[in-house]
Amino acid sequence: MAELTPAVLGDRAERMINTLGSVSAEPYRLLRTFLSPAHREAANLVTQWMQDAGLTVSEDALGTVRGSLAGAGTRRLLIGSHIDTVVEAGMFDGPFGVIAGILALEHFATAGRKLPFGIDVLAFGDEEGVRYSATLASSSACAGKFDFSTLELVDAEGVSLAEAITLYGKDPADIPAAAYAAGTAAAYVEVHIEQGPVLEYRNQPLGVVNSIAGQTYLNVEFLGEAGHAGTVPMLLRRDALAGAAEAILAAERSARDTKGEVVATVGHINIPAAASNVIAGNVALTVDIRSGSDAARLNFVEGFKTDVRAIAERRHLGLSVTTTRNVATTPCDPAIQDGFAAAIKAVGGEPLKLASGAGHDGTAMAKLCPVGILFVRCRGGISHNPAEYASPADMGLAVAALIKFIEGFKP
Ligand code: HGY
Ligand code: MN
Ligand code: MN
Repeated sequence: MAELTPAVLGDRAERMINTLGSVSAEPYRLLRTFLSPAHREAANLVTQWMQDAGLTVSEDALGTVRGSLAGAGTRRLLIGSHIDTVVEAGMFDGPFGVIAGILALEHFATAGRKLPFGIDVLAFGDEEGVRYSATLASSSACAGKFDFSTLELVDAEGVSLAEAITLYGKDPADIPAAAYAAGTAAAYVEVHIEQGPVLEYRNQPLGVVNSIAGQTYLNVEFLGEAGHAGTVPMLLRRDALAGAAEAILAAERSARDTKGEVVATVGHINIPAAASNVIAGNVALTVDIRSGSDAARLNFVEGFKTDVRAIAERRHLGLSVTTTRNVATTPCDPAIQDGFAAAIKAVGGEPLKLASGAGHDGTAMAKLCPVGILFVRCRGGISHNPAEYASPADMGLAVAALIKFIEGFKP
């Protein structure tokens, strides 16, 4: 077997990324949503890879594929990431973390080395939250914190999460069995592309995450009066879409005014009765608000709610604002950060520390055990975009650093 140098590891990772990246619900863009046929196909592929790497493979009621390497003692190191994607996704966000875990465990399995702890590599299927409004369902189940009320959530076709689990061949009654017993998980670590420009700007292939940004998701609905685009005088309109447009710009302007402390994004707008010759009577938009400071985020949310109330009042629009997600900033464990810093140095890098603006399964797993993330440089910081790319050289260094981290890990 070829020595697992970073170059060899990187080439293997690239081939696996491309293979998994071809598993999609649609022919011309990458889309893999939770408990979909594409998720099933991806889970089958990952299962095969884990078996080929010499791991014992299992799957829980939410479709998380778990590849286990036996070790001494009862404690386990968990390594994971997600195999679901956003719409028109890149191939690296999520999958590289699973592939890095498999390649690292293969190194120990083929060496026949019995570590003083077991290791599981976990392929989660619900990090992006594209199909259901809740997210991190699969990692929450592993952490023993699954929110059973989300079973009633329905997707765009009206299929509830409970039905989707059953259609996937699982039983919602088995969800509790997915949880790790208290005290079993020594730590959860993830290897993930940075999805931002810092490592590339600092010319570093790898970095250590110190915290995962907190998130607030709002659903903002404006209620106006549908009308004929040709006959209603401008001054008599109650145009919900014009109100929504003001709200979108208010979010952007207020976030810019925080000088980087808070970011706000309206990525989805829904106009149920959209037509080019109709004044929109009903418009709903999602607002994604994030910050490394919980106080700054919550303060921003209150200010934005004041802004949209003023817009609605001035335009005589009805308004409803509901919070669909509120997640505090997740600190990464200092000992894990030190472990990754030592591993980066061991592979010739400079251990840069940086915050993650992106969310990760680590936020859910932090309810179970200490968590940490190793970042990998990605070209132009581009992500959630088919142009997403990490080089084989950087991916190989990341796997080599993960192996070093495992060798130095104390459960
Ligand atoms: O939105 C996020 O940060 C993650 O990609 N789900
Ligand atoms: Mn993502
Ligand atoms: Mn991700």
